[in-house]
Amino acid sequence: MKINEIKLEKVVGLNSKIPSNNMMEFVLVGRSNVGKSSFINAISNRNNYAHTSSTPGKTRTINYYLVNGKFYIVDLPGYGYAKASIEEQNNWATFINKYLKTSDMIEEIILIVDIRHKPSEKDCQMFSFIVSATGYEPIVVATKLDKIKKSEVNKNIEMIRNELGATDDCEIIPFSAEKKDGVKDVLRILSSIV
Ligand SMILES: Nc1nc2c(ncn2[C@@H]2O[C@H](COP(=O)(O)OP(=O)(O)OP(=O)(O)O)[C@@H](O)[C@H]2O)c(=O)[nH]1
Ligand SMILES: [Mg+2]
Repeated sequence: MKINEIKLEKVVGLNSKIPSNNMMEFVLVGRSNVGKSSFINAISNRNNYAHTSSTPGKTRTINYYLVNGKFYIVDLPGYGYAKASIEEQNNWATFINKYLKTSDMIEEIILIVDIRHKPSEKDCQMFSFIVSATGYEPIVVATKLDKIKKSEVNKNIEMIRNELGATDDCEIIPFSAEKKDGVKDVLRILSSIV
């Protein structure tokens, strides 16, 4: 599959009603500044269509990107944004909770983590939360691959698997938005589902 067309179709605030869609949704979750918006740009081969920023907390709304007129990629605001107020962080958690429980169009959840580091406590909580809310492990994308040595890749992937408590079957895809590594693997998975 190639992404020929991507269109930001719906932008929803955290306090708004969750749209009920009639096409499947692939949902991106991950901490603020990990590279969710960059991931969207990389797989769709667009430059900064999904706005990225080196300042954490860039995406503050839920953005529904319609892909090839067939399915949505949903870009959620990142968690763990240090400058967000407690109230804002609670709103986020409440929203995710509500979203995962109400949307019946969620096909896959993609958890994005940083391949350089141990997943944070919030990443681990998110992983377990997804497993308990949906009964399935998310697909894990370990991004910023361009920032580590080739010799560290396997070790770091296993470190991420261990920390998250993911099974051996859980897909953990090394990825780089910068170098476009892993784009093919992601598109292969998406197309096998679509
Ligand atoms: N080197 C490198 N930098 C990356 C990669 N992916 C993202 N970045 C950088 O990381 C920063 C944050 O990326 P974003 O895509 O805006 O992150 P986000 O997860 O959407 O952030 P929020 O919207 O704040 O939740 C930007 O400066 C990106 O250029 C990657 O694969 N490699
Ligand atoms: Mg973003």
